[in-house]
Amino acid sequence: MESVWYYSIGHSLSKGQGQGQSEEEQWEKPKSQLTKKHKHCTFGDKGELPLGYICTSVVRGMLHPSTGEYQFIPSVVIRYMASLLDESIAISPTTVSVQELIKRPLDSVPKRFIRLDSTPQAGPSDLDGLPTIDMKKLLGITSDSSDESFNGELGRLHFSCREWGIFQLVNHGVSSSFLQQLRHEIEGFFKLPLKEKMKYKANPGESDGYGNVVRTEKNHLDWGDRLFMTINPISKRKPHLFPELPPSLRSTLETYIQELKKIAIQILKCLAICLGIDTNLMMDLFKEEKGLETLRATYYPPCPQPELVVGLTPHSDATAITILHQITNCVNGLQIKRNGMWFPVDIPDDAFIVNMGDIMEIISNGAYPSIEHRAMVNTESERISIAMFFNPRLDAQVGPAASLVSPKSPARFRRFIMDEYVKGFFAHPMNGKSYLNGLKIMNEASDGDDLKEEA
Ligand SMILES: O=C(O)CCC(=O)C(=O)O
Repeated sequence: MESVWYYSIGHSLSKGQGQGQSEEEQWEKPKSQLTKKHKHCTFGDKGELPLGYICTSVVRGMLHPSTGEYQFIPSVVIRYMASLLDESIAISPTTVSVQELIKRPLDSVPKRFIRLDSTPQAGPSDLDGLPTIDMKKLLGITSDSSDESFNGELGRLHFSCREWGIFQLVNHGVSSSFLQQLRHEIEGFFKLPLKEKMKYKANPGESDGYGNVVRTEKNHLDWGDRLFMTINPISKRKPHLFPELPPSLRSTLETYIQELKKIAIQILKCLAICLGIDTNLMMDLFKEEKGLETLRATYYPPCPQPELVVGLTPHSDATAITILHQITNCVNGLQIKRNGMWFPVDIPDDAFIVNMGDIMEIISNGAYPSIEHRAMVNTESERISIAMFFNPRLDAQVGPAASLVSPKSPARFRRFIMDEYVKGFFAHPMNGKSYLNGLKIMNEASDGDDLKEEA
C-alpha cells in the first residue's frame, strides 16, 4: 500500500497521489502553497514543528521529537522549504553543503553567503605571475650557503619569501600522472552521495570533517565545501575521518602526503639557511613524527552570482608553510592581497603554490610575512584545491628565532606553545591577519634577552 504523509502549514496541505507521477510532480501543488510566512508545519497528526528544525534535519526525513517516529519527507519538499528560510542551507545542525544547495535552481544566492569584504580587486593582467622556484635547483644546495648558491635559487627563494610571501614551485618531483590520479580520487570523494559524505561530517565543536564550517563573525558562509583533516601526529587523526576514507583515496592521499612532507622539509631547511637560523633547530620543530600537519580539500561549485560571494574568506594561514595544489587544471580562483588590492593568481598545471603562514612570520621575526589570500568562484566551472599545512610540533615553544632578535631588532611577537596557538586559532573568526596581529608585541622594548634558541 502506498504510504502518504500529509502535512499542513496553517491550512491543509497534502501530497497528491497521481498514478504515474514523479515524486516531484506529486508535491508540486503542496509546494506552491508554502510561503515565507509559514514558520511551523504540522505533519499529519504528529505535531507541530518549526520549519527551521525540519530543514536542518537529516535530508530525507526526521525523527519526531516527541514520538521518536521516523518521518520520510521527499527531498524536493525539504529543499523547497529550505529555500524559504535563511537557516535552510544547513543539511544537518552542524553542516552545510553548497554542492547540495545548488542542486535546486537558484537565481540568487542566500543572504548568508553574501560576502562582507569590499577590498578592491585588480584586473587579471595586473599581476605578472608569482616568482617561480625550481625544486631541483634548490636540492642541489647543501646546508652551507656559499655565495654562489645564495645568488642562485636560494637567493630567489629568500627574495620570494621576503617580498611576496608566496611562490610557485616547479620541478617538485611529483609526477603529472600521480597528480591525475589524485584529481580522480578527490573528485570521486566530492561526487559521493551526500549520505556517504555525511559519515565524515565535523562533530559539533570540531574543525576536522566534511562540510562548510562557519568560521566568520555574523555566521557568514563561504561558497565551498571542504574536507579538513589532521594528518600528523597520527594519534590526532579523527577515527571517523582519514582511517575510514574509501581505500583508494586513502592510499593515494597517503602517498601524496609523504611526497609533500619531503618537499616541505627541504623548503623549511632552505628557509632556515636563508634566514640564518640553525637548520637543526628548525628541523627539531618539524620532527617527522611529531610535526603538526593538516590537509584541506575544498570543492567550490559554480555560483549564479560569483561577484557576491567568496569561496574561501580572506585569511592568512596559521602555518609555517602551506603547499597548495589546484586539482582542477585551468580553473583559477586563488587571489592574494598585495598593496591593499586583490590580485588573481594564474596557477600553471602541476605547479604547487607555496605560501608563508603566520608561524613563519613569527619565527622569522617578521622577515617573511604571511600572505593574505582568498578563493573566488565563477559561474561556469567547479574548482577543487587541496592545501597541506605544515606546522611545528604541538609541544614546541614558538617565537622569533633567537638569532634574529637583538636590541636593534627586538622580538616582534610573543612566545607561545603551539598547542595553545592552534586551539586559539580555531576559536577565532577567520578575518585576514587578525589572529596574528593579536600576538604582536606592541611596545618598543625588546624582550629578546630571555628568548631561548628554539627557532
Ligand atoms: O583554493 C584555494 O586556492 C585556496 C585554498 C586555501 O587558501 C586554504 O585551503 O587555506
